[in-house]
This record gives sequence, structure tokens and C-alpha cells, in this order.
Amino acid sequence: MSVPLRLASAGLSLVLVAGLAIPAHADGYERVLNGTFDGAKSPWWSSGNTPSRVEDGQLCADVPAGTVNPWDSMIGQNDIPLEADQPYTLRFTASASVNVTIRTAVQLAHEPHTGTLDGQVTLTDKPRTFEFTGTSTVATRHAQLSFQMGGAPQPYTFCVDDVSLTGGVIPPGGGRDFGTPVRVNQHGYLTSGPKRASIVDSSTRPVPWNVRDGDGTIVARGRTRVHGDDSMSGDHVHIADFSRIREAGSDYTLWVDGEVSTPFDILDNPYDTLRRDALAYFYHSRSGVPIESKYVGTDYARPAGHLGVAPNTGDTDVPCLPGTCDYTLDVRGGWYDAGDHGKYVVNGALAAWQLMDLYERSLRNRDFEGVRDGLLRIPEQDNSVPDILDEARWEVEFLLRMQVPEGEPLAGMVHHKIHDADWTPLPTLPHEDPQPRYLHPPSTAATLNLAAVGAQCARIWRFRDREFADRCHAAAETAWNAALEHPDRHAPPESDGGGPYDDTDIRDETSWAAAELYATTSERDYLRFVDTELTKEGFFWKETGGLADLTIVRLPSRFPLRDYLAARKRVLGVADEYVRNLRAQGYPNPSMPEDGAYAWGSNSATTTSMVIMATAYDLTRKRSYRNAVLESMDYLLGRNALNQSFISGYGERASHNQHHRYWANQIDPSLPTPPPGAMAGGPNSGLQDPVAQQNLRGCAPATCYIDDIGSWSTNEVAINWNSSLAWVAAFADSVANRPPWRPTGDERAAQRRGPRNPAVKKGEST
Ligand code: 9MR
Repeated sequence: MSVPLRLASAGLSLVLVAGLAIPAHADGYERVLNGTFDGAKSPWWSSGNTPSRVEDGQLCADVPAGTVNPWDSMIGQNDIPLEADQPYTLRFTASASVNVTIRTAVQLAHEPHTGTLDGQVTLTDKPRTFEFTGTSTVATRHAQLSFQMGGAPQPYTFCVDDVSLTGGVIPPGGGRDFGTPVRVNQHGYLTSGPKRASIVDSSTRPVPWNVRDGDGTIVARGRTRVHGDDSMSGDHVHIADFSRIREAGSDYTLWVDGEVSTPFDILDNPYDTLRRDALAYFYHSRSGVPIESKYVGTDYARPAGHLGVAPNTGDTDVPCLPGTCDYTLDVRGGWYDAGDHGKYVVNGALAAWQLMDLYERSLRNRDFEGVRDGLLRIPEQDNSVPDILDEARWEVEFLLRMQVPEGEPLAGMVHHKIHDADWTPLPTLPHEDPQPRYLHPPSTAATLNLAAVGAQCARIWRFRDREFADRCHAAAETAWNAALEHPDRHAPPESDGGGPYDDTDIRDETSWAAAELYATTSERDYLRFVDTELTKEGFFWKETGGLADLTIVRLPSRFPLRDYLAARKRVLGVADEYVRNLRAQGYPNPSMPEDGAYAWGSNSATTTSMVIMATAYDLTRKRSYRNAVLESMDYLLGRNALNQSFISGYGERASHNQHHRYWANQIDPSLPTPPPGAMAGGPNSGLQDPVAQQNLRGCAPATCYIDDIGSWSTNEVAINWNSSLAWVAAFADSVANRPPWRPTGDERAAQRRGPRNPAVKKGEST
């Protein structure tokens, strides 16, 4: 954030922010969210011992007796932005059911808790309005406003309304600095690939550019093409094309109109490390096993989480949400979903599916390097099984455990999710999570996800591990039948302590599962359920219908020719649309939402669109698809409206504060930043979290992102997002000029058998 400079002139106060003169707001800007309690309580919180609620348009809290310090019972709000050397005024109206003195404070939420305001008020049952002023000595996005009510001898009810903290000169959402207007792939371009940059420049005529190598020697020059206004960012954009440089090297820079890009490389294999790092994300995220330093280094090593060792209460003997069933299940293992410790079947299944789909893609393309054992640093790196299958299996074993056992009500259905009863604070390491964890009721969507992934698993593992393949097959068929029997069990949209992953339309999951079951069994009954078509909406955890088409084109010999041709046509049609989107925009994003709003996890809309364009390349070998995938990589790696690489460790301005309970260096410097290869969710017009609401107000869709650990709606990581990143990174690597990898004898034999698997007959494994 740039430091504002205050100027005084004839009673009008002006502030310079990032070179812009902004009139200071007469009373300072409001820094509290939802201070009038007109509806929900969020983003206010209260201590665990202090139940609170919105009541008659005010926030009321039941303060317990017998605590010692004021801060033993609190309500408050976090993530309040403060500017250094600015005065702030706090106002509120409060009352209490007994006469009592409480403390109120505005201070840093974390060490050293530097204070801006600190006061005491004496309350009675008549609401009174109070006002305090103070000056902040720090610039932060993470101040906390609290009412500290502990230490009273008797219990009482505290109520507060019209809370306001005003001050500061940077308007909410203002003062952002995106650095250089010359936006490049900050990591590196492929020597044989397209090399373009996007430049924010108001000129309506082409402007000169040059590229310099690491020694500062100009190696190419040209003039930009004026792209014009870019609707998603609001920027006026030029494009510089330096594709003709084919000399590998590091620290190139692009100079345009006196502005210089961040340094970038030109490489023969720019995605070799990313394909590994993006997959390593999954080992880092494993639950139920220690993450060992010999694989990840000491910074990222941590004890096993959720093996029933105190203070953990899960995941070896997990009860259902009270009142929903009376058995417990051992659901250890799997991957944590994201920055939280929840494990959700619909999302886990999609992520595992994508890893196994990448495996099937590699087989089909005879890209044995992409699926070799020893590619990753994981405990199974030397077991003659492709590491990507080992990693996917870690999740599939968990998914199998989520199925309702025989003899119980709803047997064969699959529990929707397992997660904490309440959100844990940041940071909390998995093994430190004290929350009770529950199995949430089975859902039809989760059940069909297991049917799909179980079927995929069965065919992939048939000749590697017959017993496992049989378990997958049996679980898939049982799940399929259970889903047909219970087609309308839907997860609710509201959820405490975990994400909802709610979905009430299961036609798409049905079609996808049927396609997988048909591909594995050749049983014609399934084929009539395959009735979804890939559309430009692509796919994500809630919309999986398009995956049926991807499975059909990946495994053409297993489907009737007519179905294959129709699916192929749709994949190419959608891919063409993505290529057009990419060309129509100032920044190369194949995803262009029709409503003009970027959704939660928009970067995964980019990566899943890339999967579809890559599949179109596999089907046609048309270079335009390959080049569009490579240019989309540019978008993810910095050629965007924010000048931001969304992938940790890749690029000079790479995300490094993603929302995560362990990779929480921003809050606790003794903890690590995210390991390389973790993709942030990306711009999200919804601004669902307070940090986004405080700092991104009024943002153009493509800029609604902040690299702050508190911004879970723009800056979280997630398994389903990283699985598509891993997929496209592997693709991008496979189309680079890579020396072929020679499989070992064992591996060659296994690979040869893989694609020729005979169809598994229905019921064969049960
Ligand atoms: O990716 C999910 C997004 O599509 C939803 O809109 C959002 C709100 O329901 O949830 C996202 O998933 C989050 C999940 O609910 C909890 N774990 C973290 C996930 C990524 O932010």
C-alpha cells in the first residue's frame, strides 16, 4: 500500500494515493462492517463462552460470570483497515442488564497488539451513546475492534448498536498499487510458444517496445497492437508480441513507453517444475499421516492430523451430526479441502478424478514421462506405480470410507462431508484442531460422485491392484443403485464450521457417473443415463455434466462411435469459444463470464477451460489450442489486470498469503508461506469475506482479488483448483520440447496393459 501524503489547502484536505489526488472524506471513511445489525451477525464474532445474536436490530451477548480478565469474554470484529498517523473516532450505543464497566479497544489482532483506542464505559439498562478518538501508529489491514466484558461477578446481557469507526484518508477499495503496467508471464515463456504481453496504456496508437536480455542488450523490438478497452478490468490495453525470440535465457525484461516489466525467463521446459509442484500440493494436504521433511523439507513438515490423538477428536471414529444416525465411521485419510480442515466428498472426488483423468490422458498420448513412478517426492515414490495414481488413491480410499455401511439406513449412500463443528481460528495446524467433527448426512450428489470416481478407479487399477479395483467397482455400483433409490437427498446451503457444497440438481452427476460406469463396464443400461452435454459453462464441483463428454473423448474405443463424434464436436465447439474469449480480452483469459461477474475460484474457471482447450488439442493437434493454453498460463502467471502471479513461488509478484491454517506466515512468521505451486482462488466479484469487502469495494471484476490471508473468498487454495492446475501444467510440459523419458521394463509392461484393459463386466467384482 502506498503511504498517503496529506496536503492542506484552504480548508480542503487532499490526499495523494498512488499518484492520484483524492479529496479526503469530511468525517473520515467508515471502517466497520455491519455496525447497524440490520440482518445477519457476520462479520461480528464472540468468544466461545459468550453466545451472541442479533436481536431487535442490535447485537446482544450473554456474558458469563466468573471470568477474570476483560478479554475473557468478548465480541468484536476483525480485519479493520487502519492507516498510520491517522485519527479515528469510535462511536457506539450500548446497554447491559446490570450496571457494569466494560472495556473497548481498537488494536492489532495479533502480536504486538499495538493499540489505537482503549477506553472504558459504564453501562446500565438504558442504551447510551459513547465516543472515543485515537490515532493509529500502524498501517494494517488487520486491526480488531472489541468489546471486552469479562471479569464480572454475575452473568449479564450486553447489547450494542450503531457501531462506527471512522477515519483514514484512503477510501474503501482505494489506494491499490498494481506495479508496472507492462504485464508478462512472470515465470517464463516456452521457447517454442507464443510470447505476448499486455500493457496498460491510454494511447490509441501503437507504441514502441523492446525486449532486453539479462545483460540489458536489446534482443527484439517492435510496436504494440492497440487492443483497446478491456471490459473485465476497465483497462485500456496494448499487446506486445515478441514470439520471434527463441533464445532460452533468464531475466529478460520488456520495455514499453519508459515502463519495464518484471523479469521473466524464456525456457525449453518452463512447466516441468510446476507440474510437480502443483501435484505436490496434494501430499502437503494429506490428512491422517505425518508430512515428512524428507519429502517436503523442514519448513513444511508437520505431525499427522486427525487420527484421534488429543486434542483432535476425529477422524477415526466419527459420529454423525446429532440426530442424523447412530453409528460412527473411520474416515481417516484423504486430503484437506483447502485452507480449512474439512473433507468434502463432492470436491474430493472431482479432484481425484482430475488426477486420474490426467493419468488416462497421458496414457492415451503415450506420454509416459507424465505418469512415471518417482515423479514426485512422496512416500510411494518407489513402488512401481505412477505417483499420480498413488496420490489419487490416497483420496479414493477416503471416499470409500464415507459410504454408509451395509445394514445401516441408507446403506450405499455416501456421507456428504466431514468437518469441524465450528470454524477454527488461523493459524491452527491439523493436529492441533480441538473441534468435534461430524459426518454430515448422505447426499445423492456425493453418492454419484463416488459412483463416478469408483468406476474410473476400477478400470485404472484393474491390472495394478485387483483387490483395490474390485473395491472401487463394488462401491461404485452400490452407490449408483443407492442414488437411483434416493434421488433427492440434498445437502443444505447453510453450514457451520465447513463449506456447504450444496447442490439440488443431480442430473449432471447422474450423467457423469453413468458415463464412467459405462466406460468401465460396457453395460448398456448405463448409456441411456448419459444425457448431458459439455457447454461453455465447462465444469466445476457443482456442474459435472460436461465431464461425461471429456470421458467419452478420452476413451473413444469404449463408446459407440456416434456418441464419440457428438462429444468430440461439442468439446471442439466449446474450446473454440474459449479461444475466442481469450482473444477478445486484453488479458488472455479463456473464461469470460457472461454476466460480467467473476465467481469464487475464478482461476479454476480459467484452468478448467484450459483443460478443455488442451483436450481439443489432443483431438486435433491444432496449434491454436496449444497456444491458447500456453497464453492462459500467462494470465495465471502475471499477465493480468493485477500484475499478479496467482501461483505461489512462480514469478516476482506471486501470491504468498493464501488463506490457509498452516501456511499462515502472514499471521505467524514462524509458519511457512504456501509451498510453490499453490494456486489462489482468484478474482471474485462476490466479495464474500470482510477483507475483500474492506479493501476491494468497487473493484472491476478482474481486479477483485487481494493477496491477504484473511480473504477466503478471493485468496483460498483448494484441491479441485490445484488438480486442474496440475492437469494443465502437465499438458503444457508435455507439449514442450522435452527429451522423451524411457520407461523401465516393468513400467512399460504395465503401461501397455493399461490402455488395452478389457471392459469389466457388471457385477464381475461383487
Ligand atoms: O469453491 C467453492 C465455491 O464454488 C463456493 O461458491 C463457495 C461457497 O460455498 O465455497 C467454495 O469452496 C470452499 C468450501 O466451501 C470450504 N473449503 C474451502 C473452499 C474453497 O474456498
